[in-house]
Amino acid sequence: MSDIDVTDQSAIADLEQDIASAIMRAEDEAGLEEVRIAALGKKGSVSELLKSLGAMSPDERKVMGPAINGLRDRVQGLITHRRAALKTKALEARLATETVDVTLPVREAAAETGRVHPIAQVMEELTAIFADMGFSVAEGPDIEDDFHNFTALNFPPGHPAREMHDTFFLPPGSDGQRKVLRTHTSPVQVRTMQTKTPPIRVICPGRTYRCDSDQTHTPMFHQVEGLVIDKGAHLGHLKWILEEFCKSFFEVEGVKMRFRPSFFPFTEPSMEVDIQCDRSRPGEIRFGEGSDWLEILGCGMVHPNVLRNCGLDPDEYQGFAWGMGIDRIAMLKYGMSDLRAFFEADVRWLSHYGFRPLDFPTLAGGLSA
Ligand code: 2NL
Repeated sequence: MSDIDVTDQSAIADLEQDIASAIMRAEDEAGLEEVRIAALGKKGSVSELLKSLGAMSPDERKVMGPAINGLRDRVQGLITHRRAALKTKALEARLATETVDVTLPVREAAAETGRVHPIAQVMEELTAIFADMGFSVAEGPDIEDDFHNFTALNFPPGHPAREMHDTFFLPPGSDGQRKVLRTHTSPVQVRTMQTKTPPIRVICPGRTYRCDSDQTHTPMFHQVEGLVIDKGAHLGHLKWILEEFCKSFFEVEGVKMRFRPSFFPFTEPSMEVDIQCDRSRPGEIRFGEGSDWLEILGCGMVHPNVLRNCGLDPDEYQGFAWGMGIDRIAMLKYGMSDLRAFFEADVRWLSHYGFRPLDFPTLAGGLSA
């Protein structure tokens, strides 16, 4: 710019000529942008001229002001025009080269390629079976307080399950209380007893946490528990419910069950339940036949202390409860051998073991059709 005499109108005309030809030479929008910056950018040739107006005498400015402003407006107009032309040119080039092959097969819809995780599938199956028997589903928080996870369930102070070994504790809150990641889904049943009036028939499926990790344990796992509270609920009802469940879930006509005495703080009496199976073929388990036994759940009559802790009068109400591991029964039903693969989020594993999303499990249509 220094060689332009700002009071010389012909110098301005020359500059306009230069810029106009640079605009016309720009072959794409990026090139045009460079020209724009060189002319109208902060340090551009036209901008410098505009700045020089400030140092002029009023007489000079009267002539040069309109000349330079006019230059800026014309340059801006040329650029806008050229940009539109370049855009059209680029679009025409794309249309000329890009083609759509309408004979290609359509891509599969997400609902066709996506898969439902076996745990989610088994939860749906369980829910369908128990819903058919009149149970509703209850859910609760994964982070629990000591009362709902332990105290209400008749865990004596100093019970080993409360200790660091099994339970994930959160840092103490402002009240000094340490919350826990629930170690079972029983706190959901506690909350149900606290808020609902019997008769109660609920199942509580969900995530549970224990500080344990090996071939058969993951720190996060899944449980489903069931609870029935009524004036006359007894072990005969429990046995029928569990037998119907096993037949439906494992899709067999009949299955022998074995109830062995056991201990849980929250039930009395307590039992562990085995189901009949055949493990004589390597790598395969068949339920409802053979002479082998497999433990699948724990159960019992709800302890009177638990009823009392949840606000129910044990002289008026009684009930039974059970609990089982979802991951384990999913492995048994669908033949997965390694529990850890469940939570590694490997799409190859999921596409092999997963379920088609629109195949809802129903009792009429076949649970795992
Ligand atoms: C097991 C055993 C069980 C329960 C869970 C329960 C819940 C309430 C009251 C009484 Cl609120 N009982 N739940 C009862 C017996 C056994 O689970 O081995 N689970 C994997």
